[in-house]
Amino acid sequence: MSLKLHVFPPSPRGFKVLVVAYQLGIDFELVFCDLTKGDQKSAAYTALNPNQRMPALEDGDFRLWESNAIIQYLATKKPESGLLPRDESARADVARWQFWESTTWDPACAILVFERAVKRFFGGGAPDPVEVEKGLQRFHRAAGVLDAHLKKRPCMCGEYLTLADLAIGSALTMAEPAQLPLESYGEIRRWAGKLAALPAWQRAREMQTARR
Ligand SMILES: N[C@@H](CCC(=O)N[C@@H](CS)C(=O)NCC(=O)O)C(=O)O
Repeated sequence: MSLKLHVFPPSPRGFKVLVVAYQLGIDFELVFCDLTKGDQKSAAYTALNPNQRMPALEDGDFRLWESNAIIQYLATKKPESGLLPRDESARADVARWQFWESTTWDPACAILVFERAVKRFFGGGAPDPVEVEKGLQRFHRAAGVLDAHLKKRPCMCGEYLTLADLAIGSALTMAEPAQLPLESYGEIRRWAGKLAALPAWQRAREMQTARR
């Protein structure tokens, strides 16, 4: 198979790529990039992604890294899916929220995910209270923006599911282990419930939890 996705399914960034591939119904070979064994630092993987970070994609001779770029590339293979709309302003809206995910939402969630879940997973010691406090502040700032946005529409970019929902929602797969404080964000919880009901989401969740 020419399309290969190098992922570590327990990671929300690996999950993001998997859920999009499943939602699109794309055929691909899953190459397990085992972060617990340092696969991302091997010479072969470094040639694929010099950042030594997962995920990465290979499609014949084409290679791509950065999860949001990967899911855009996957979505262009199935334009009829609507995950990446054809209309220019609608597509720019999806891109805007994908950039927001990379620059704001993912880094905010990542602090709590690292302190409360990754450290435990890799035997890295107790959460650092200073970092947890920083993570909580950033999380609440970003979650306030997300919750207010979702108050006015069923999905991130209007009526229909797009890459923006799947990209931003992926971090919520860590809500429990990272104890993301979602109690006061009813709109986020409503929207997360819709995502969790998608068959593609459940399939990627099975992969995520099987590898944990
Ligand atoms: N912005 C990148 C982030 C990729 C990233 O940080 N991946 C982490 C796992 S979630 C990784 O591979 N870490 C391995 C390491 O730091 O050695 C993306 O979205 O693809």
